[in-house]
Amino acid sequence: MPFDSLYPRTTVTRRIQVLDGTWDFAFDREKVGEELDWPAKGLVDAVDMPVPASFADIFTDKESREFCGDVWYARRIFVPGEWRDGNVDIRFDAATHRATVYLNGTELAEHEGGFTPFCAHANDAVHWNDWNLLVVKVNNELSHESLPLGRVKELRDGTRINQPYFDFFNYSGLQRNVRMVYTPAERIEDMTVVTESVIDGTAYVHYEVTTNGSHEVELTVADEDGNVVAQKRGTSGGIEIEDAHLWNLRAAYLYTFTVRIVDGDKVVDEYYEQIGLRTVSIDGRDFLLNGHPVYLKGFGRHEDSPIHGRGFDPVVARRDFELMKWMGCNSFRTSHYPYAEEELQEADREGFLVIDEVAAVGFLVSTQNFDDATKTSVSKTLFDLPGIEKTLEVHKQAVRELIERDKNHACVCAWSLFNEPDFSTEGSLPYATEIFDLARKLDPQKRPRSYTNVTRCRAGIDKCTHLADFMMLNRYDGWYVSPGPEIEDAREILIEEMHKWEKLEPNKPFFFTEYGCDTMAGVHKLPSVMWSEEYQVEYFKMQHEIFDMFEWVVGEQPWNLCDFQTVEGKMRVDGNKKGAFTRDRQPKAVAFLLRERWCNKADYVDGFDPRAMR
Ligand code: CKU
Repeated sequence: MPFDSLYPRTTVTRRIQVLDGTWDFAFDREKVGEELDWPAKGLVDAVDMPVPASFADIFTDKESREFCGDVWYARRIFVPGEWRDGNVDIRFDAATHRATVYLNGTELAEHEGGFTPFCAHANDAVHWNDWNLLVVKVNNELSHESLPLGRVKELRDGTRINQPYFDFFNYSGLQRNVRMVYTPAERIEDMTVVTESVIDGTAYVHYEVTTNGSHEVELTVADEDGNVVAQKRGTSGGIEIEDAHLWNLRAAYLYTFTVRIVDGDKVVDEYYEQIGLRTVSIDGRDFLLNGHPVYLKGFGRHEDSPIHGRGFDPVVARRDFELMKWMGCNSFRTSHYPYAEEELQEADREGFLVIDEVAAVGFLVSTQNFDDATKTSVSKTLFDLPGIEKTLEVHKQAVRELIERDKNHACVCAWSLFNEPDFSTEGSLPYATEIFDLARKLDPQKRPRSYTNVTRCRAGIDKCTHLADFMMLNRYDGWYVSPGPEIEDAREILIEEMHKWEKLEPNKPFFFTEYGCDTMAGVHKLPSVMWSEEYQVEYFKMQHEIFDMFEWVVGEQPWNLCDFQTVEGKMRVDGNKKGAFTRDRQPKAVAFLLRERWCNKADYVDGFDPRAMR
């Protein structure tokens, strides 16, 4: 639904009421919510719950933290009477992993997928100029039909727990902002902007606007000083911006594209977006931004912090950007799910390139998949299992919602359509082909597409590399493979593999999108041992020496910016410790190594320096 994807904004015609704050919350352990009519009557034995937040780390008992099933949220909202003439939508930026929304007992919407927004259209159930009961049922169960994938295990006493096939805690709930949005009856439903080319300083831009009415549409483009640089009438067309300020790496420039539905002098509806003019493309071994080859420096990250869990926290998000800037980063990957829209807006402003990942993680039937990922492949993969066509439908919808939401962001330079799928059997090919084709069809900017290749599908084993426009490698040689005293073997293993890739994919740029080793901050050892800060530094030096041997490696994004929470396990000490920073965002020794390397490594391979031109 295009309108659901439009980021909510207040304009001359639009209004927003923020619904963040304290909601009623209840676990539905006995599954009685519907029977007891919680949608109409409100929750029984509710406790307070902040929104946005993950619920798991708020409580002090394990049952609550590990809860698997339905949780309910409720609050009263006042809907102004003057909004009666237009649309009232309740916009959830994310409800993890699926939700049903009720207003005054009437079901308004259902949504699958925990990391993309949706709207519940409220008009038919509203009590105007009065208080209304808003109730949301959120379910967090994992299955082969959920993204990310996993399963539910029943313990002997009947308790059900989630078993993720992925290495991050299954945080859930209303983890992002919730807003009530008023829009006029006739409204802008979608807008799309594509920079088609830049020739001699002039940007050739195509725009398209969808409305639900028939009145005229006009577009105004203003530069950062508010000067109008282009104006156009019509729901679609081309515009030319002379002497365009292009959006460059770490040198962003954002124009404001304002769209209006007009009826004579009257503005029927108004919406705007901040647009960076730029092109992304691939030419042979180069990944190009505005025609210049870039070198990506950055991280695989997580939306994760103490107590908030995956709850969107603008303070943590800001800190993460400051850490990345301090390190000389120019990019990140939204491992392993679409991040909050505010993160992409900041990347637009900061001039960071983002590899935007759909929540397609866990395509390996394993609850220790970070370990099993390195083991030799089996004859049947998840893609060969019956029922996979249902996963495919969910996956397609997730790709649709991701691209609809993020298509206009200058920062989004590529789509990551899977994280570490087991593509070792031919059975994966039809599935992967459908996903790749769909992304190409839906993306108006036709951005490069890829997936992260897993160790078990090393060069020659993976059956789908030809689908990717560029390659992303996740490698742990020196950690999961040949670790500690065997690190020199690890070096050889990786170099040998790189020589194979050189022949197999001679015409694609490569990024390392994961490499890293678990490190306990404060553990020091001479000589180094695994888990010490010294070992992490040695491992990174070894990796970088290898990257520097191959000039077609044009990006490095270690795993991970910060330590983060995972399920409990024999290989996890209160979470994954591969961060360059601790979970509370303080540096380990390796952060200084990376800062030294990246601050001395240019953003552009050809020496182009847009910052010097300012
Ligand atoms: C990371 C299959 C494992 C790949 N990769 C995924 C990421 O989510 C994990 O956290 C490995 C790790 O640290 O093991």
